[in-house]
Amino acid sequence: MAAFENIPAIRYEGAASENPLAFHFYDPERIVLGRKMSEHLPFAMSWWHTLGAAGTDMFGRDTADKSFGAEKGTMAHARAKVDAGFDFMQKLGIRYFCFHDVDLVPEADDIKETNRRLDEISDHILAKMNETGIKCLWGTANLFSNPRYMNGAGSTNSADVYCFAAAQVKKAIDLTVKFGGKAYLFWGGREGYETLLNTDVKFEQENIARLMHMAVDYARSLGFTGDFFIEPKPKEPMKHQYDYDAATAIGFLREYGLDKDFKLNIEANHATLAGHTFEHDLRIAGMNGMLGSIDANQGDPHLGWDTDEFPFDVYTATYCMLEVLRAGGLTGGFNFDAKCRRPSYTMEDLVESYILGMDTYALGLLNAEKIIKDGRLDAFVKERYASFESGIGKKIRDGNSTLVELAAYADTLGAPALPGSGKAEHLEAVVNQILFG
Ligand code: XUL
Ligand code: CO
Repeated sequence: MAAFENIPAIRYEGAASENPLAFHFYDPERIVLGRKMSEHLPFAMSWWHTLGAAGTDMFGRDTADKSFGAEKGTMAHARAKVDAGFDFMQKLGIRYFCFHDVDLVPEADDIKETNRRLDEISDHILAKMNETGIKCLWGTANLFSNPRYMNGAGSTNSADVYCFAAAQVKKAIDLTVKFGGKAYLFWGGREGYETLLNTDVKFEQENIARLMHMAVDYARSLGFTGDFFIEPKPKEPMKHQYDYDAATAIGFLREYGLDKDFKLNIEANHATLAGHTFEHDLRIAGMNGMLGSIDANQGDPHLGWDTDEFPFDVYTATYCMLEVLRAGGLTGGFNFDAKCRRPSYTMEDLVESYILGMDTYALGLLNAEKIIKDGRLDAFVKERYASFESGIGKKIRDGNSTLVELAAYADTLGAPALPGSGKAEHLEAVVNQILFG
């Protein structure tokens, strides 16, 4: 029996419906701020978590059955995953998927054989894409699981491993182009280090940049016009990862002349691992014109690692959607880089998890719309900086002031008045009033 045979097509039934296999807030056709909800929220399925991850953790083996009726490690299994994945996306109305090369086929020892398998499976995937209209959001190469990448890929100390990584990137770009993918992504998996005692940080970063430049040149030579993404993450698996957060990644991209081709893919749980809120990293990316895409998940504040849970926190989704709307939307989409918790091992759990995530983002969008329409938060921020609208403040703002002039002005002030109250609590109360009033 096909894995999702008992799952009906998931439809919007509204908040009052008690049917767990229905959307309660995600109503794809509903118009929000002039666009359909489905246009604001291009959701994507992550191939690795959805069709691969089966609950193995550091202390125990799989709890979920992701064999999809075939023997794992075979091409029959790879094909069964494709069929299950497209069935799953169709039932949920998900229009995009994201993949790593080795999510699609079992990796062989010889890359020529792996690539042959990838050619075979990608023909099958392409046929399914044409049949269903489902598209590829982004592709990437897994440059972190195989032991050869113990010291990273672009950051490795081995030139042979570096070449192997280049070969994987080349093939993953070929696949992304074959699928008409919107973007090609680099998550810096193990691009980082454990100790300075054995590491030349500058050389490693230069080599990562060289790999990225070669990837851009190659993809552009194929006619690929999409974005490249960096997905920042501060640590795990490495102690120090080079793409620590949005600000660090942007600095890196500018330093090495990659900022015209790259944007950022911000993952909620990575931002929180960096000690930021999700919305902080979204703001930094957005205000620099580099908010490309989102890996939609959430961490657990009581656990210090990347738990990749399905997003449930409506406040965070609300602040996220405010940032996305302020940035003018995403060039990418919302990829559920998320997995069910280990004891939620049924296929129904998987479907309900996606419903939870999609409903959470729908609520976030609706709340963000309410906050924007209400206008009080925007008005408060504008007023907070009003002293820069006229007089000496305006001169500063226009870049027409000197330090000598400002010091002379300060001499006339005596003790300057305190800045106005930040009113954080008042604003939090306003948010609650808008959301629940
Ligand atoms: C790992 C992670 C990856 C990337 C793609 O933390 O987020 O799954 O999204 O390599
Ligand atoms: Co991710």
